[in-house]
Amino acid sequence: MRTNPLIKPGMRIAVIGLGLSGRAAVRYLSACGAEVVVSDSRREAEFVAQEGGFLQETGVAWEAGGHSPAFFAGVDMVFVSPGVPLDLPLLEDLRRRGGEIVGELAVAAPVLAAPVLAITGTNGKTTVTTLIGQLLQVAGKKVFVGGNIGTPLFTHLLDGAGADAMVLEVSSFQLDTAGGFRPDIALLLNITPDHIDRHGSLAGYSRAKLKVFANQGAADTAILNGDDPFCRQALTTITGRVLLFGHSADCRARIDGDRIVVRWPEEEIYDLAGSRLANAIGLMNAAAAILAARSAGCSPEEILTGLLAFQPLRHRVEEVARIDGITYYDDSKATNTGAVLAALARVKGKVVLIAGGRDKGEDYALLQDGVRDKARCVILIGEAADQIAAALAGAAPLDRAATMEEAVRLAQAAAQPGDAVLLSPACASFDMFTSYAHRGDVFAAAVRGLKGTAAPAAAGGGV
Ligand code: UMA
Repeated sequence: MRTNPLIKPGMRIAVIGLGLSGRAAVRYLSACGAEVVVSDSRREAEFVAQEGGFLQETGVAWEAGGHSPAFFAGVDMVFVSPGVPLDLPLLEDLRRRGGEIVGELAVAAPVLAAPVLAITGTNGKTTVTTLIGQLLQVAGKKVFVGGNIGTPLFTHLLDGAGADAMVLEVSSFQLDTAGGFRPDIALLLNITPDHIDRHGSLAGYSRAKLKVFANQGAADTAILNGDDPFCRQALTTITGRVLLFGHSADCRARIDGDRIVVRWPEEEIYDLAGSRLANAIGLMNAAAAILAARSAGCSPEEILTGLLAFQPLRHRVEEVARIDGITYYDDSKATNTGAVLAALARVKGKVVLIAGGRDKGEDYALLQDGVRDKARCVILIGEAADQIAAALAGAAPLDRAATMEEAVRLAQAAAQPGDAVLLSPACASFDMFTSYAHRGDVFAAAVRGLKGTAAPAAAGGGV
């Protein structure tokens, strides 16, 4: 493991939040020689029941049930997990007193040896991160794929396996505490409203996203969505070499039907007709990934091979069944209005939309036009049902369901042959489910439990 200049042996570091990131941070910071203590908001009994093994194994001092100023006395640095709000009174007080508050990207920044590709944006991050990882692997590179997608960066640093490239999905939460993080290749896929409860406004959310470019120099590459007005506006603030993807003539990767035309500087054609990426969203994701893989040294042949082999990830407009002429789609990953609008545009025919869950500060009125155009009706679930109902009044008939099973039964009753039933919630899942994946699985199970005559779903799902 490389010596980290930010972590001096004997330093006392408090880790806030003992989830995936926090556990990896405890291990990494301890391995660097720091004295690590842990503070978590979970109730003590729950915390001990869930983390007892880890606490015993690592021997760290801890507090649970909140973050008390006394516990942080004498601490040299505070590591915050991505999900911990930065406006906690404790953190505001520490900041006022000049305390150092860091996240994983800031701590890892000085020891990242291999080229780093960082992918952010409101929607498509996980797909593009996975896709770029696969393209680099086709080109024979040893790749670490991690970050917000699941495996913490610290886990990779700890295992010491090394890599030819690091492909990191980075969230706005992680970028907020990214310090000197400087990716060689940074991608901003799009910005539409999300996580407003945390960032306060779209402007605050966009500022966090743009931090992915903040430390780049002239030798670095910035890849942005040329169709997205926010990305266009951001161009003046970027110092790296800019490459755009999208539909306009100035895009280095330009979408033309099912083909992507790249100027590198000679023209390269990537024909994706017949592939799983040959749809509006897939082509944008592919165009971004091509520019990243080309910048990282992959050949056009390697890239095309990887693109044609790509299989979409689950819970993203995933076709789960066709019953009595109605197609059922699981788009549980759509946790913001931008993703729901994209799904509504993508699915053919009239749609019975199932939406709702835990609110993240979304403006659901943004769904009005899409719902008016495409929805036969909307079935609302979860904590945000009243808020969504108020925002969509008059746009389409609305109904309520207490459970996913009831929502699916009501949707079947409302849909007509040729329609789609689309679970695309515009909300987080945690009010009723453990994750978006759990929500999607419960939806799919309820659909499979419906009475009716099933026809085979499209191979591999997805439109
Ligand atoms: N906690 C506190 N105090 C608080 C809030 C939370 O102590 O005020 C504690 C909780 O009790 C819990 C821990 O913090 O023990 C959870 O930390 P966390 O929410 O940061 O979650 P992790 O398990 O560390 O997972 C994080 C990312 N989670 C979030 O950003 C919310 C994961 O992204 C990521 O995969 C993981 O690190 C590894 O990098 C998930 C996510 O939902 C998938 N991301 C958001 C998104 O994609 O929209 C940003």
